[in-house]
Amino acid sequence: MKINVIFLSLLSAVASVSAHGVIAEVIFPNPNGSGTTTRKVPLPGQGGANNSPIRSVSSQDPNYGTDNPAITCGPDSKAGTQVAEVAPGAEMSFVWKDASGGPWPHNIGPIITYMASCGNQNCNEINDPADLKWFKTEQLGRKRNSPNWFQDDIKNGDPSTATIPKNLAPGNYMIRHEIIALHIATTIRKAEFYPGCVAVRVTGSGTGVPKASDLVSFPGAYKDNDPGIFTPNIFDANVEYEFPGPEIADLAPANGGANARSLATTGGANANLEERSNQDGDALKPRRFSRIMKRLLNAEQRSSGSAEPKPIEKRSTTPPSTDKGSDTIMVPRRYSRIMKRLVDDLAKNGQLPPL
Ligand SMILES: [Cu+2]
Repeated sequence: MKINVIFLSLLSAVASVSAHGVIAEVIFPNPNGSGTTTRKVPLPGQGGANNSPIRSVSSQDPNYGTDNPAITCGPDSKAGTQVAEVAPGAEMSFVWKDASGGPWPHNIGPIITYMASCGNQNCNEINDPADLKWFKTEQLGRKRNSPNWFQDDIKNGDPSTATIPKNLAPGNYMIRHEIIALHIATTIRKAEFYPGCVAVRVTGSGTGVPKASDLVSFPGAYKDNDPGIFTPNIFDANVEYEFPGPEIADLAPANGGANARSLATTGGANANLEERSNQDGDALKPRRFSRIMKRLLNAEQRSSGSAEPKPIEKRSTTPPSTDKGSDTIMVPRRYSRIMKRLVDDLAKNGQLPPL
């Protein structure tokens, strides 16, 4: 089984050795709540005006080396004419294509999103995005209990997504959304960086700002020998993937409690991510309880800075329920601990949802 997985991974890596890609389109919900807007950037070599908020790049080729200037927003990136106006909590979708308009070819490695304030400037007026200070907002690695990466979904034609943090203060922000393809990163400096940048203006009245200690530069945030970039064990799904770069930024206003913050960032646009990362959808019953549990676990993961669900206790160590037809539930210990803490907190605030 494991050997098959490795074999298939190698096969797909070899099959796609000459094709690469870029962010070709961005789709985002309109801030007035009705409909979406799609903006396309001309593909490398295609020519034509860039009437999009996506920074154009000169090549679809992989960018190697963490000190490469192209690691910021792609090779020779240039601003388009547009800025995407989005509300906090909006889920942006990114369509990846190769330079001839074909599908994204790779499927191994993480999808990571950063944002940076452009201050009083519209982000499409930024000439050199290397001057920006970035904070991490999201990261996706392998799917839970699966050898497959979320990147696989892009190869299968789905867009990748990034959610504007729900409590982010309004203003001008650049989004840096990247795929790191690791299919040949068993050799140092062979991780392939595919960053793309999108100029946005965030509406609303959020108050969340990153701490100074959450801010990084590109180049600078990664090193060639970081465990998530030089990856000799990348084809071993049993080795947990360690994301490169900083932790996901904590945007809480100073007076918010830890649990209040996690709950505030759950639901809404994040529900999609939650669904995609959950492989145990029907394991917990009744269903309502399971939904609440998933939301709480998701909040817990977000607040601990990891988008990858931590493995729960193995089912084989839990005796199967013989009490069919009743409401008896076998709750793994980790769920139970999270549940107790968060439910206590909800009860204290009089917010306990009915089960
Ligand atoms: Cu490639």
